[in-house]
Amino acid sequence: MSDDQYEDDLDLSTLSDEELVEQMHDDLYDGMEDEIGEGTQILLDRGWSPDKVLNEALVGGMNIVGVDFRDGILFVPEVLMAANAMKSGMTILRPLLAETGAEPIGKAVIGTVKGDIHDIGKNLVAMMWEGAGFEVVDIGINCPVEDYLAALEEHKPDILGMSALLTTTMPYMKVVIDTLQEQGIRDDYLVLVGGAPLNEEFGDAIGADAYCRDAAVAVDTAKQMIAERRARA
Ligand code: B1M
Repeated sequence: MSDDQYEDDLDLSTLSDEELVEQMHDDLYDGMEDEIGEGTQILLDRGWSPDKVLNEALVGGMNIVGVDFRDGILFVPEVLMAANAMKSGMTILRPLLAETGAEPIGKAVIGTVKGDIHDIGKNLVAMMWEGAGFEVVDIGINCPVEDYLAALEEHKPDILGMSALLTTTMPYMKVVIDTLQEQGIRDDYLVLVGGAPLNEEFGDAIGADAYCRDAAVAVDTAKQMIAERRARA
């Protein structure tokens, strides 16, 4: 029997909880949207709490994807497929999590800066953050400082994420950070920046809290900085 046939024939409902979670990690890795939705529903039907399904089946699987992406074993298309598969589980869990009041591990606003319409990397970061248990508000592309300020005011996130892919648009990140400074709200947020033409030196120079090389680093950095901030508080 071919692997494809095996996958087609595999009845997820016959697996034990442990086997099913392991299978879901594999299915996430392979970007199998329908199977992730089905597995999520099966675990819920078996009485798993939404946050247990989120953490053990989905976030656990995305952690494996994140590590292999960081290590150059998986590439962008595979990660986007995994992130999409994760979304099919999240679609089922999101309303339930809201109902049970399970706390996200943090909240982030993210957008691509004014003048820049590249959004693939930003979307990947948003999805990976979501996969790691953050609540993410994506304000889109070509965002002027006013849009960032309005989103910060409305959503009161822990993190502000900015993306830029052009050498001509990356300086706009400083405009946003300087405006936060002028308004006396800079230290209310962790400001994380990323995008292909940036580097750590640039992040330091504009006064960001951290430059994130890729989506996996963005997840690790966000988790670590939030934990440190909460420990200090
Ligand atoms: Co454009 N483009 N593009 N482009 N484009 C680049 C960036 C370019 C390097 C291509 C080149 O010339 N070699 C070049 C920039 C040169 C420069 O400034 N140094 C360029 C140019 C010049 C342009 C136009 C000006 C072309 C023109 O019209 N003459 C134009 C500008 C439009 C505008 O924005 N105003 C333009 C347009 C486009 C398309 C619309 C055709 C398309 C974008 C489609 C879209 O995004 N929906 C496009 C694309 C696809 C690219 C390339 C080929 C690929 C970018 C990409 O998606 N990479 C790019 C060349 C390249 O990078 N190889 C190029 C995959 C993505 C997953 O990686 O975005 O780096 P990346 O994101 C990574 C990390 O950087 C990081 O994590 C992500 C995941 O690991 N990261 C963050 C990103 N944002 C983060 C935010 C964070 C944290 C981490 O916040 C906390």
